[in-house]
Amino acid sequence: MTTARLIALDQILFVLVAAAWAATAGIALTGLRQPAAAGRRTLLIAAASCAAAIVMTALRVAVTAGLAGAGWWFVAEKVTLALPLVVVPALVSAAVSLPRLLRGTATGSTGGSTAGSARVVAFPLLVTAYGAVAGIACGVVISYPVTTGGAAAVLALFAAASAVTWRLLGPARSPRHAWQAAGTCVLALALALTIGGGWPSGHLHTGHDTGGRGVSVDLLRGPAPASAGGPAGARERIRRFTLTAQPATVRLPSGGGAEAWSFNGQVPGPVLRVRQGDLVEVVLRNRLPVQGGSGQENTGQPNPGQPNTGQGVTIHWHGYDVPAAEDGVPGVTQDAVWPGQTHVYRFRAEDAGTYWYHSHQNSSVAVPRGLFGLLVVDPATPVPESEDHVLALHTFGSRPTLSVDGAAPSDLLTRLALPPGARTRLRVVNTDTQPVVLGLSGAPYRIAAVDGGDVPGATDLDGARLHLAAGGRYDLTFTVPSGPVLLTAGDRPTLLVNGPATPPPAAGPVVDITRYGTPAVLPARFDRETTWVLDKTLAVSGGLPRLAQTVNGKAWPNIPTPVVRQGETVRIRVVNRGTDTHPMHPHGHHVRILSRNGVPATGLPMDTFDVAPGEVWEVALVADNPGVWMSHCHDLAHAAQGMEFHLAYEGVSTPYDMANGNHPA
Ligand SMILES: [Cu+2]
Repeated sequence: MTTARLIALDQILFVLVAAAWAATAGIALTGLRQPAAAGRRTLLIAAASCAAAIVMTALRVAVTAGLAGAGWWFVAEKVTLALPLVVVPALVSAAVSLPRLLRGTATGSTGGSTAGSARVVAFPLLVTAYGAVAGIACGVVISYPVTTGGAAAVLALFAAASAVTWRLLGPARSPRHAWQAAGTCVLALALALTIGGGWPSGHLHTGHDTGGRGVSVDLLRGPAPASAGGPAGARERIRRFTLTAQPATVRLPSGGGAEAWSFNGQVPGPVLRVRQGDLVEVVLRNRLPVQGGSGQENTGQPNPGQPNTGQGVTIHWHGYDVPAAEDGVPGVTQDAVWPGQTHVYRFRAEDAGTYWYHSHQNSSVAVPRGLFGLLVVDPATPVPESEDHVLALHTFGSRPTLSVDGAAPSDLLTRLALPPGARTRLRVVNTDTQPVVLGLSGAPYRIAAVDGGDVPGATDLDGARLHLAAGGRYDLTFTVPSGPVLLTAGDRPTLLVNGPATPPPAAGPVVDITRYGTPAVLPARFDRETTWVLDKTLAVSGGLPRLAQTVNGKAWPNIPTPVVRQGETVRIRVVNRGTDTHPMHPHGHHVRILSRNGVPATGLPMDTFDVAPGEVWEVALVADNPGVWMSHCHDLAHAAQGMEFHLAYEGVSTPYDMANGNHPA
């Protein structure tokens, strides 16, 4: 059974076990208070329920043992807390309660007074139920790593409930005694929470950035052009673009439409196509309405007295590893650009490949709404393909669309005529927040590039399908055959090359991208290691405890910042113990994939990698781009729910923070 299935089964069993023990206790208490004839029948049901609860508890132990095989991260709080809390009282119930219930089915009585029987028979059953419920709380409140504060809280509540129950089941006495016991336990809880800190969770030094010391990220800019004080005499080509954020309406061919935020009135924004070596200069102007904007209220908190009202904008160059100050993350590398303001980005386009750009202010709202576009850096020496097209997949509302070469998006089948025999490159960009399964049928094809980087030793695929992470890119190359070629996204035929006939959609196996291409020489030793355990748990986010998407049990902005030193090679282990897929996107770096679930990878560099439930990825990050970087899940709703944090270099600090309405997710 896969780890993901075990996680799901474990969650179901959690609830079933708690329900079974609670039901057993309730039925037993009823039976004890009934007259002998009725009592016998009820106690028989209780005994059967008890036996079922014991079996389910044993099953939970087995499932946890199975999960432990996938790694300690998946079971830490179960082994140390959740299981002992239910298994120990379950054993007592099996030894004490069950024999008495069975005796009761014969006699209608479990012996002794009713109160005495209740304590002896029902108390272990109820405590087992509390233990099972406390186990659920462990998963929701604690997750990984196990913190002393969280453990103390769960134990104190468990003890309080047990103590109160013991009193209430006893001979009729003043209920004051019960509440005294509960009060003592709650006091113990408060004490535990006060002194309970967290156990250290990794090998990395952590701290929130570098406390304002060191070089400001603001100084880590792209090169100035020669005419503006850059290197004299350089015959550089400067490519200047202006991107104006403004409202627009998207009209879909099927008849639907959407009010959008756009760059230059078009969605997607203009395709920025530059050549390797160019100095790229982009002026961002914000012309979105000062207030609201197309009926959508700004969710950032404007600072009174500043012009920062309405929808702020930035430009993040997704996958292009720019100098830190050009990375376009509000609150980390700049302040959000408010309506009426401008900001200039500059970087040298050294790395050929397929990238995209999008706003990073309120990104979970802004990107789905249209503030994105495509960036292609053509190699200095031309690619062998004579046909080169860039495709953006984007969902407006619930309608998936395709835009070819920056044209208006279509939610119907897009047709493209290409000369047979032409070498063709389709650059597919997933601008959505969910992964997509692509299929190309009608011609054998190769994945020539992943996330902008060429794949060494790319082999022909025929009918195979591809899993493309949210934010990820694949360059697919093929020779145009005499017949048609079909690209599908999900189950949807989206691009037809040379119809009118439509070939059957690709239905082959999904390629394991971590095993594609020629294996690279990967780092053998690492200067630092860090582990990011992803989950959905109760955590403080935005000042309030809420169900959040967490990293090591914490949500933004409380996730400690991993700090690295320039030049180091860092091994990052990403563990997904939740039930959602997380496309992890560390800014400013491509990471090399070392392994997935312990299976060695070919080491492709990626900037967005999909960690599915139950998966463990190991990636290598070479710290070669100093800065303070955002690192987050590119399911942007997850980022907004807490799954984002910084990765900082020693000696680099940021003057920006979450004031001034900055709101990256
Ligand atoms: Cu996520």
